[in-house]
Amino acid sequence: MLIGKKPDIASSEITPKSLWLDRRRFIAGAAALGAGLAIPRGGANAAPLKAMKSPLSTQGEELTPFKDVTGYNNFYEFGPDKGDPAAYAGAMKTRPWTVEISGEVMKPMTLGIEDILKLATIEERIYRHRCVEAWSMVVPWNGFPLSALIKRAEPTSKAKFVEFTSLADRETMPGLAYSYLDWPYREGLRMDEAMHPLTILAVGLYGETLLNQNGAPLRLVVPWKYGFKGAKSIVRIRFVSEQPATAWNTANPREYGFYSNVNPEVDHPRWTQAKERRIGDFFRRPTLMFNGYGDEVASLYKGMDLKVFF
Ligand SMILES: Nc1nc2c(c(=O)[nH]1)N[C@H]1C(S)=C(S)[C@@H](COP(=O)(O)O)O[C@H]1N2
Ligand SMILES: [Mo]
Repeated sequence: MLIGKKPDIASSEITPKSLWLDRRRFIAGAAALGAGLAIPRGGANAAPLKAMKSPLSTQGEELTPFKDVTGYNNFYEFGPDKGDPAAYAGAMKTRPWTVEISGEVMKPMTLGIEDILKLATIEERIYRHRCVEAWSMVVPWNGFPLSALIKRAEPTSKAKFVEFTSLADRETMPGLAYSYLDWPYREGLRMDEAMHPLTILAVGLYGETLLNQNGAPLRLVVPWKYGFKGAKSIVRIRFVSEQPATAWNTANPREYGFYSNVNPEVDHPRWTQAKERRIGDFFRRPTLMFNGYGDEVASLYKGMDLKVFF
């Protein structure tokens, strides 16, 4: 029950800051209730989000339950286990939040998350979500095309790639003490991939703002690529002329390429990518080329040897 978990006497003067923040969230939740809105499923730290259904959604596949999408995660900043993000990411502070837009652009800027939410109409995009570890989900994301933000920044002709950088906060992210990745988490896309209409910045899922474990307040989603391309909790988007270094490729270039397109014909050195286990299923199913988005994206890679550019 919501109220039972909250301190009932708390003010900024007499309580530690963490309790005070909790209290503020509780007040926000109570205000939402007063306005006649439903209590978010995610609890007091999620808020309902309006989103228009998009024709670009994947059709006819069963959605992965909310509890799995928000309870079985990869977010190494909070630890290596699938339950670590849900257990520990609550400590991450997602307000205030700004994103630096820099590099090869006419209009470098720093945007607050509130301004980012106003950049474009928020859509619901149901996408297959395929992790490089050969499991998959179907997630109803809420977000908007990355292209909307890119157009606003007016990239120069030198901008050939986009680099995404995640938050790295030692105070709230216990995983940063370990060196399995070179922090901060970084990812990258070629400019045409970044501009593709399927590429979105997600701010919510299941009609609520993202929970921290899913990359609040803003994360990348590129549905034809392995999940690790989808950098979470982004603080910087930089336009560059050369292919940027990425966290996984730097950690292990033999196992994780820059492109990371879902490809059943190119195995990971330690396991097959021909099949995947949809979370909740018992049997594995065949993995689809480009995660099933080939009609939309195969042309981006025409003439490229995808065994070399994996
Ligand atoms: N900053 C950051 N982003 C990240 C990761 C991470 O460890 N840190 N993990 C990636 C991996 S491997 C996957 S599969 C997806 C998982 O997203 P989800 O937990 O919302 O399903 O996030 C990606 N984004
Ligand atoms: Mo992943």
